[in-house]
Amino acid sequence: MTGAGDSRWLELAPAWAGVLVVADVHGHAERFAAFARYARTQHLFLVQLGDLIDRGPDSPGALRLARQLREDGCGEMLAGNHELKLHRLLTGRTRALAAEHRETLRQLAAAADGYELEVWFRQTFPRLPLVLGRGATVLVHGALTPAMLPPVSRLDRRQRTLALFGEVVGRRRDGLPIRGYGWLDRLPAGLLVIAGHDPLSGTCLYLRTGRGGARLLHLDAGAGQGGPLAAAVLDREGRLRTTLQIPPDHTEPRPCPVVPWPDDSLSGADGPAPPAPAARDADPG
Ligand SMILES: [Mn+2]
Repeated sequence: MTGAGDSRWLELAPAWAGVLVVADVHGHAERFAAFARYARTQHLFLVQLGDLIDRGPDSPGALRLARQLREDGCGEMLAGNHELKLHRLLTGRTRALAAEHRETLRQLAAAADGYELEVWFRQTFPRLPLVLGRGATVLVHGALTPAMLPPVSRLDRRQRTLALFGEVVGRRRDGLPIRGYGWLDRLPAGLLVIAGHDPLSGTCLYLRTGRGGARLLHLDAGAGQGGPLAAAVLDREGRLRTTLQIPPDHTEPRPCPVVPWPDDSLSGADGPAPPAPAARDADPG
């Protein structure tokens, strides 16, 4: 279970061998379910990194499984910006609908338990963690500062925006907003951040090192853009043990390599573009 607070420690009952961190699922419920089966056989607590929904064929299925995992005490989900958007739509705080949100609402309306899932989600979203720590590893959808490291009961508005949307540089490359990673430079050596949101990784996962020595594993391999769905295995102390992915049209996790981010010295936004991992659409993370 994960207790309370926007930024909290992940507590693991003795039966768990470790943690399986699953990246931005984006409605690919079948591959999410494959990772849930893997987690069960390996006795791993499953943490989904946010952006569970939108873009894929089965957002209700992804919500249903995340709910089941939480209620069984076998998993937790972090809030992502797509969850924030759904919550705002379902609570009448916005009516701005992009095609991907309209499609998710259509899928929910068509699901037999769609209304039940909506009620559950409306109640659950405000209680989701934004930052989850275990040992020297910290999980967040977008980005964080030292002040956001657990435990923090209530993140302020700016901190919540950073956690959900990452650092926005205000420029675009190939139609996608460029994210900044200067925040990584301010985090302490020895810390490993696992974040999603920015689909920089693909068939291999990028590991960035900040100027202060903290590292960042980019776990979003682009499932929402037609790429693989990736996951990371942590041991009980939160140390990174292995990384896995399930390519599109596959059903079983396979090992995938971690490689250094190619432009560490330039710290992110101004560096050359990385090798394109997958076809991308023009929508922000
Ligand atoms: Mn996102």
